[in-house]
Amino acid sequence: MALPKAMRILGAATFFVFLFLVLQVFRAEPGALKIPETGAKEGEGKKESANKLDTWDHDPQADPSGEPPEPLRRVSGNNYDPDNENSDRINATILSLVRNEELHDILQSMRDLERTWNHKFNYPWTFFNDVPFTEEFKEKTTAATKAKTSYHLVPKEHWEIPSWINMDLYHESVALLRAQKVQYMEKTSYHQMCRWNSGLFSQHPALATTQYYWRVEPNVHFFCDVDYDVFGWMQDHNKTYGFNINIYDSAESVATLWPETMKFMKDHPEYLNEGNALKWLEDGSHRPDNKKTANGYSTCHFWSNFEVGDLSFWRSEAYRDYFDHLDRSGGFFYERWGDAPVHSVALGLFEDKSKIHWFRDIGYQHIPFFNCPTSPKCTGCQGGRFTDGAAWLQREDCRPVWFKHVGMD
Ligand SMILES: Nc1nc2c(ncn2[C@@H]2O[C@H](COP(=O)(O)OP(=O)(O)O)[C@@H](O)[C@H]2O)c(=O)[nH]1
Ligand SMILES: *[C@@H]1O[C@H](CO)[C@@H](O)[C@H](O)[C@H]1NC(C)=O
Ligand SMILES: *[C@@H]1O[C@H](CO)[C@@H](O)[C@H](O)[C@H]1NC(C)=O
Ligand SMILES: [Mg+2]
Repeated sequence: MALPKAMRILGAATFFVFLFLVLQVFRAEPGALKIPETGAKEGEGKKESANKLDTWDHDPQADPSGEPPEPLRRVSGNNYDPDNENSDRINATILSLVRNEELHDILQSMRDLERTWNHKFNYPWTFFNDVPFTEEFKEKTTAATKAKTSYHLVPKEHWEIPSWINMDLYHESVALLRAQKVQYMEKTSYHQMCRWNSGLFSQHPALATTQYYWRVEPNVHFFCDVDYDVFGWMQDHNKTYGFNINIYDSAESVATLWPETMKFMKDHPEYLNEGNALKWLEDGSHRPDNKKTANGYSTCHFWSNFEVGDLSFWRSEAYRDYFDHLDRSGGFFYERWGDAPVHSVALGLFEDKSKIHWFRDIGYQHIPFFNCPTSPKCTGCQGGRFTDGAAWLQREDCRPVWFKHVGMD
């Protein structure tokens, strides 16, 4: 039966439109994770946060806010005195990987954290370096706190470029990604630092008897009085990880992190947590180009220069296997995987999202971004201001996506 020519043309056109749409659907989700059995559905059997944010019309930090929920452990009498052998301090330390040349900048960070929090609780400071600390560094940082300080060398085998890295390939990759403007790509020590912070700091012998840590970098600022034991709060509220700023990464620096992660998850579907934040990791709605370049990962990550965390997570079997897989793949050197995206992807997959906490009350700045609450406890930053840098930096903020999927708890 011969169809009229017009109908044949229409039929063919319809077919090609259909084909085009099918292709679009497949292209839209380049690295989408499909692990049906273990992937929990939103809201299933879990208490969902009542504090989710569907529409972002202003920074929630512009709204007045206070302390997180009770229980809160406070100073009373001498319970947190620095020399109290039976203090209420838990198994925790402030830690910093820092260079001797950054003495002045780490003293700035110490002054702020001591003034706003630690002069009350006196948690020890643990310093790490890939070369020995100078006497001046030790003296001046010891004088900056009443709490104990200790100084440790990073073991060579934790810092050196691993034997399986092909140095020719490394140099070629550096040239390639430099041309794509990946910041710090040419700085070998930056790659080493990111790798150490990703998977090796938790293995340092000096932390063997420590459970919680607060990571502090040189030249950061703290603005708000914090009057409860932050580590005690993590323990009492069963939290694994606390962040305060959430931003997008340079997608070129992590182009194969997601595909490599998907390979790992295919072999280890059992590590996917029922309460995972996969939807957050894959949400490219604000920055589709980032997700495309990063092959399925939005690049949204907890900004890890601030971290309050439970080391048990970084020492868990799931994370150790994952880190080893990533390390073997070479991406810390052939690309410039940051510890922030690596930590964030792992937390989003292996941890229950209710165990990740936004410390909205800890006013903080690491240039060029702020976390600044509107609270009488804060001075020196402007409530609700995210950056004081160029206007385009505003679009680096990905807290809206975290608040949409998880909430502001
Ligand atoms: N000891 C030591 N610390 C380093 C080295 N590279 C980076 N760091 C530390 O690692 C952290 C991140 O480095 P930073 O230069 O602040 O990177 P950025 O915040 O990403 O610009 C800081 O605490 C630095 O002091 C290094 O080669 N040796
Ligand atoms: C502190 O934590 C570490 C690691 O979780 C553990 O091995 C150690 O026994 C703990 N120490 C105390 C005093 O609780
Ligand atoms: C803390 O988390 C663990 C592991 O997810 C869970 O088994 C436990 O019941 C939680 N405890 C509290 C007090 O929420
Ligand atoms: Mg820094």
